[in-house]
Amino acid sequence: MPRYGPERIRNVAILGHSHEGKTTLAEAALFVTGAVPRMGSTDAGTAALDFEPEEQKRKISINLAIGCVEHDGCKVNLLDTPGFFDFAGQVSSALAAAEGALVVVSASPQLAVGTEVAWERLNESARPRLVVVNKMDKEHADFYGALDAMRSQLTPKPVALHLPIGSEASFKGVVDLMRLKAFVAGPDGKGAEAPIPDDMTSLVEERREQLIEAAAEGDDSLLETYLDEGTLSDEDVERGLRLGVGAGKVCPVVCCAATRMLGIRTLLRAVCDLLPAPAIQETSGPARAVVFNTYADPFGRVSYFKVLSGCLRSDQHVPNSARGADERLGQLFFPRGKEHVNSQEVCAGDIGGVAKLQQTLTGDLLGSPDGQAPSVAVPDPAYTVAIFPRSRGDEEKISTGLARLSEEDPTLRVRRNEETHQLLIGGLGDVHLDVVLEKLKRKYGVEATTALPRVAYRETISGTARAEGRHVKQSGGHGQYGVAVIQVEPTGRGEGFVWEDKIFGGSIPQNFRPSVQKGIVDTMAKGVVAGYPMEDVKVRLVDGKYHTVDSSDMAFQIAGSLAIRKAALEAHPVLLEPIVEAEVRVPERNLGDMMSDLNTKRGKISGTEPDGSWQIVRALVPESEMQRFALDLRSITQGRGSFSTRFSHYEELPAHLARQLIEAYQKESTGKE
Ligand SMILES: Nc1nc2c(ncn2[C@@H]2O[C@H](COP(=O)(O)OP(=O)(O)OP(=O)(O)O)[C@@H](O)[C@H]2O)c(=O)[nH]1
Ligand SMILES: [Mg+2]
Repeated sequence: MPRYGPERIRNVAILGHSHEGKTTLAEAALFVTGAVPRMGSTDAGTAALDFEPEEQKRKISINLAIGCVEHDGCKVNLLDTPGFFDFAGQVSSALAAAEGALVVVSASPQLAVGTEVAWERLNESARPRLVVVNKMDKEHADFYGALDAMRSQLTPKPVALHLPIGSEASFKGVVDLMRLKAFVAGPDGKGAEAPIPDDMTSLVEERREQLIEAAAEGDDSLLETYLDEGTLSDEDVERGLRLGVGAGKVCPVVCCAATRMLGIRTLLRAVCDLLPAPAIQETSGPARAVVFNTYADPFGRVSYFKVLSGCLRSDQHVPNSARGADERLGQLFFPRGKEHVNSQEVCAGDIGGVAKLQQTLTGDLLGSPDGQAPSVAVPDPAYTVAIFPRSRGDEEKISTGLARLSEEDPTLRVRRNEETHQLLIGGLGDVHLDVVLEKLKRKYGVEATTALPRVAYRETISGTARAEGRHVKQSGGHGQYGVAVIQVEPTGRGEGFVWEDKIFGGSIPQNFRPSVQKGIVDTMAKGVVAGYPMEDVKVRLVDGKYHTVDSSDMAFQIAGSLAIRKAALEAHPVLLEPIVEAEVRVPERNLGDMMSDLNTKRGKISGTEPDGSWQIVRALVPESEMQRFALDLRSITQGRGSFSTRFSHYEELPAHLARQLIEAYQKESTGKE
C-alpha cells in the first residue's frame, strides 16, 4: 500500500442503531475497492469485520472492527462499531481515533432509537458526520421518509447530498447534488457517470437549493455572498459544506444499498470530499501514537493505534513513558478485520496495528511523551452480577481471564466485594456479560456462572436481651470450661461495637475476659442472625463462671460466641440495607412509567428536574431493588434512558423481608451443625 499523507486519510467511525447495515456497508466498501476478494455477509457469518464466534452466533457486531480501503486517491479507515447498546464502549474507542463519523440508518420513516443515541453522542463533541440512508433496495424503501423524519427530529438537521435514482428493486444509483451529476452502476459493476434522469429535474433543483443554503451557513462570508446573490458558486458550495461539516453543523445525507454494493463509491467519495483529514502536529519528527483499542487473546494482545506525528516503523523500539516501558514493535500492519496488511511503517494520521506489546494498554501513548492522549468518555457499568467458577479451583483462571478481557473492553469492570467476598463483574447489560462468559470459555478455557450479587446487608438489634453462653465439655482428659453472661442493647447508628466489662468480683478472671470479647467480635463480624456483619451493638459482660484447670482462652471465646448468638436473636434483630441515591435521565414521555417503576422498587422520589425534552429523576432506592434496573430502564425507555447510582446510607429493612432472610439463614446454619 502506498504511503498516504494525512490530507488524504480519513478515519471514520460507523455508528447507528443495530441491524441498519453498518458492517455490511463496510464490507461493501472493502469489496468494491478490491480490498477483499469476496463480499462478506453478516447473515452468512462471512463478514471480514464480524469475525468473532460470539458475533457470528448472534449476527451482531460486538467488537470495534477496522477495515482500510483505498478509493480515488484517498485512504479511508472504517471503524465499524456495534449498534447494540451493550457494546457502546466500543463506540468510545472508535471515537478516540476517528475525526468523522457515518451514521447509518435504514430507508424508513421510523427513526430508530440507536440513531438518536448516536446523534446525541456525536453532538457532544460536535463531530463531523455524514448520514447514510441504507437498504435503498428493500421493499418499501423510503429515502424521503427517512430524510424527513431525521430533519424533523434531529439537530443539526441533516440535508440531502445525494438523491436516489429509483427505489426498491429499481434502485440503481444516485444524483450528487454538489457536483450536479448522476452516477449509476455500469455494466462492469463499477460506477459510471450518467445524465440526471428527466423526471428528477425539479426534485434535484429543490433539494440542491436546500444544500446550498446549508453550505452558506458553513461560513459567515459565504452567508453574506448567498444573501447578496441568492446563490453560491460550485466551489463555494463545496467549501461551505466542508466547513459546515467540519464544525459538526452541516450533516449531509447520502444513500446506498450495501448488500447490492450500490452507492458505495459515491459514499466513499463524499467521505473524502467532506469529512476532515486527521489533525496532525507534525508529519516529520519523532513518532508518537496513541493506542485506542486492544484485542486480547491468550497468545498476546493486538494493539490498534493512531499515529499523531512522525512514523512508527516495524521492529523499532518506542518508549511508553506512562508505564516506564520500552516497547519493541514487531511487524506493523493495517487492519482489515482479522486480516493484516503488513507494512514497514505507519505514518501520521493513519491507523495501524501491532501484536504482542508487553505493557501497553488502551489509552497509552507510544513515543515521545509530550502532550496528552485524546481522552474519550467511556460509559459506566450499569449492570453487575457475581461470577463463580463452574469447577472448584478455577478462581485463578477466572481472574486472569477477566483481567485480559478488561484490557480489550473498557466497560467491563471487575472487582471483589470485600464485604460479601464475591467477585463481581459490571457491564452495560445482560448480553454484554453473557458475551464475557462466552469469551472466558472460548479464549481462556474456563466456565463460569453468574448470579445477582449478594447485597451487603448489615445486622443489628432493636431491643435488649440477656443471655448466657456456656461451653462446658469435661468428659475425660483436658476439659473445656467457659461460661459468659452478657447483656446487649443497641447503640446509636454508626457507633459500631461498644464493649463494657461489668463483672464485679472474679466470676471470670481478668485474663479470660478479652477472650469472651474476641469470641463476640469475631462472631459479629461473620454475622449472627443472617450471615451479615452485625454492628451498632453494646455488649456488657455481666457474669460468668470458670474452672481453674479446664478453662482456656478458646473455651471463653466459644462461650462469648454462643452468648452473642442467643442474645442477638432475643434482642429483636433487624437487618439494615444499603440505600443508593439514583439519578435517572429519561425522555419526558417516559416520566410517568419511570416514577411508578421506582415506586414498586420501594424508591422514594426526591425530585424531578427538566433537562430539555428530558427529565432527571432523583430517588433513594434500596440497592437490592436496583440490581436489574439497567434492564428495566432499557425496556421502559427502549434504551434511551441512562442512570447512575451512588451509595447513600443504611436503612432498616422492612420486617417481613428481614424475617425471610433470618429464617433462611437459621435453617441453613442449623442444618450444617
Ligand atoms: N436489503 C438490504 N439488506 C441489508 C442491507 N444492508 C444490510 N442489510 C441486512 O441487514 C442486516 C443487518 O446488517 P449488519 O450489517 O449486520 O448490521 P449492523 O448495523 O452492522 O448491525 P450491528 O452490528 O448489530 O450494529 C443483515 O441481514 C444484512 O444483510 C441493504 O443495503 N439492503
Ligand atoms: Mg455490525
